Amino acid sequence: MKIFIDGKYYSERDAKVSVFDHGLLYGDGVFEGIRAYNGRVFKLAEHIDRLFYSAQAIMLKLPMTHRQLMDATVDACRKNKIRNGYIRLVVTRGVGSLGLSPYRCKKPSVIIIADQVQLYPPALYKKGLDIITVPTVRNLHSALNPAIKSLNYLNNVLAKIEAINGGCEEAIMLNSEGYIAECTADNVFIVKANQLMTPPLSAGALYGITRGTVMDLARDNDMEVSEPNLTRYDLFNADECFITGTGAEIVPVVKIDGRVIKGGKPGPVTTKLIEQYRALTNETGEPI
Ligand code: PXG
Repeated sequence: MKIFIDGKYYSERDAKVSVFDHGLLYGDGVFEGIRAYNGRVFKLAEHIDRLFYSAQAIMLKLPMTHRQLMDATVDACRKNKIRNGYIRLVVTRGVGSLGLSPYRCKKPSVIIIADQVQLYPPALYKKGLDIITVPTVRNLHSALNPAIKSLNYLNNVLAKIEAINGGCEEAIMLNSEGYIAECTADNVFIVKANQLMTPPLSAGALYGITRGTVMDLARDNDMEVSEPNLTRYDLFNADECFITGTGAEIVPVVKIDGRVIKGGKPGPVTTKLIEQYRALTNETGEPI
């Protein structure tokens, strides 16, 4: 594997960052997780847009333009002969001194890792996932806005630990008001009376690229799509539930906190959206 760091490629052994990089010292930086399907990078422009928004929110000036980042991402896939894979774009604050001030960091570092993708077992998409809500609440907007895809993922990591300790792969995180926010690396949706609902960004959801794609697909299917505040009660009593993310794509959820959702099987809306999403990933994207 060849890894891009600040304009050069390094072998896996030599791809290293300084211990003085504030990405390591303080989690000061931003990232994106992107997928390549069938020789194309899916929703690349949207991911780079979000990277710029995250960077703007933490006052980090990206050392590359939108176009340069797109080209570098595609090039990293090409160099690694990735046609189907996972791309991690990381921008750290860069090397500084021992002290919080980012103003001591000379230049942000851009890292691009294009690798094979670790897929969820295919059976899961047929059988559905069992998930639980966890005690760790989603970050407050006023503390660390959950819209920022920063290198500070401890909030999510703690929730993930709680999910695994509870025997589940994913966790539903509530916000400090008790409303559903999202999962540790996925957004959450429900279907009720043929309407599609997902928590609003104001509830602590990430502006998920998969989330947006699924909302568009549902609207194309003439479904009503809304973003109300949702409670655990709403999830327990949903007709269908599923989670979305770049890695997971669309995974049906059949049990939440021990409550079986409807028939305990992936529902028709979820199944149709999975098919439509698969078609889209195989047909669109930035050519590698
Ligand atoms: N919420 C959070 C907190 C996320 O980190 C999503 C929702 C889904 O967003 P997208 O844009 O992917 O539909 C994410 C995405 C990983 C990994 O390594 C995490 C994400 C994406 C890819 C890989 O666990 N987070």
